[in-house]
Amino acid sequence: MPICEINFDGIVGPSHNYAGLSLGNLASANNAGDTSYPRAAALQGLAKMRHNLALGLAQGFLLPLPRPNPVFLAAIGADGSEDRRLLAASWSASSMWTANAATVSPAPDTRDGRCHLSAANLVTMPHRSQEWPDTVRQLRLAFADPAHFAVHDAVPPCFGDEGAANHMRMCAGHDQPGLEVFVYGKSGGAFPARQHEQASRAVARLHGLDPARCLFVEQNPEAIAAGAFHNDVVAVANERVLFTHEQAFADPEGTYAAIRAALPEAEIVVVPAAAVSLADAIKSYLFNAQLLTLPSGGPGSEAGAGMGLVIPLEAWEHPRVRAWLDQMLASNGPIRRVLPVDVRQSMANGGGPACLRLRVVADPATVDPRFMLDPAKAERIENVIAAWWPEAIAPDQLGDPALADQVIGARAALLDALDLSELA
Ligand code: SUG
Repeated sequence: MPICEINFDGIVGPSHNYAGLSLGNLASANNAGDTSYPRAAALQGLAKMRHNLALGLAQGFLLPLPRPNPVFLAAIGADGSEDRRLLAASWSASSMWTANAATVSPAPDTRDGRCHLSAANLVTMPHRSQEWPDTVRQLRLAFADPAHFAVHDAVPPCFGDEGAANHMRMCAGHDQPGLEVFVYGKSGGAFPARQHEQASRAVARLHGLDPARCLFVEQNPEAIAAGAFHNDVVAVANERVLFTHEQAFADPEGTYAAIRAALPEAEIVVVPAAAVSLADAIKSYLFNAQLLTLPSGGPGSEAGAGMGLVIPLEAWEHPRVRAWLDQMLASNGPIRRVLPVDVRQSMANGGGPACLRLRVVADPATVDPRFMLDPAKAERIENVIAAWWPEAIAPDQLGDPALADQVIGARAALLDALDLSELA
């Protein structure tokens, strides 16, 4: 089978909760203290995967990490006297947002012709900094074939790296050499800049990318200050199309010119602030969308169907965003369909459809099949979620031993159902 884009969604873990741990992520802060619904959250995520599978797209998944995390608790010497936020960190289900799991450079872009993945260290947020050792273990299992993949440890923790959320790949077709656009932030504002330029540059070198086909672009500090803690909250790219808010980059015109110089066929769809303000973009998560090439003649699409934009319901229901989308659809541009999905439980922690997936361009036959979704496996996963995932978690329940047993048992049941006990 030829190489194609595979979306690996994070299955929402059984400890999903709203502890308000992410400074600069407005949804996480605004919903802190609310009761979460892990079972509903996981089913919403699964429904999104099924939705994309039904479009005829390749779909994979990654598993929730061990929570409460015994390694993290041991490392901080937890004895019950620790700060409540650290206890909550050990329970965080944040690995569901697999756009932050790693940065991926597909085979056509790399010197050795293999697909390279670098786990992201996520050091800026304590609750996320514990993810990468377990993530890399999982990536090494899913992408174990050394003829096709190279999986790297995270870059040193002195350089913050948040993975694919700050990385865009543009190309004429997924199987063609790409232009890799790395977006970094500069610290100094009220909210942290999570992606450091030197982390991006290290990843590009480790992946063996051609410097002439890499761009390092500064994120607009105003976007970070407005709550765009990752670039994928204000821009998304797919093949030759960049869909971006006008205020995403520090130097928008320079960025567009550099993209066009490297990829003459690039089409840049800019949403002006006059139509959708930065605040509306961040509240609705319009840009945290999956911009997908719809398979020609595949189920649910017409021949040569172009691109579809999988957006959160919040964007579809937002009057100014909806008006802009209606206008875009009428304009005959490259994005032919808008496909709203309900991921409200994830959205309430600042994770939209794009946060929930890691894109890997590869031949699906080279991936460990246990990580690939099909309808029968989706049903198996659904049954485990329905049987095991807690219905609701109030933040003051974190630390409760009976709940911990349920969360640990739920993950074990899922590993068992998927024949992935190596990850126990
Ligand atoms: O890192 N939320 C995540 C959301 C990540 C979204 N990912 C992308 N934009 N790609 C974060 O801020 C909330 C956790 C809490 O508050 O409990 C959280 O980690």
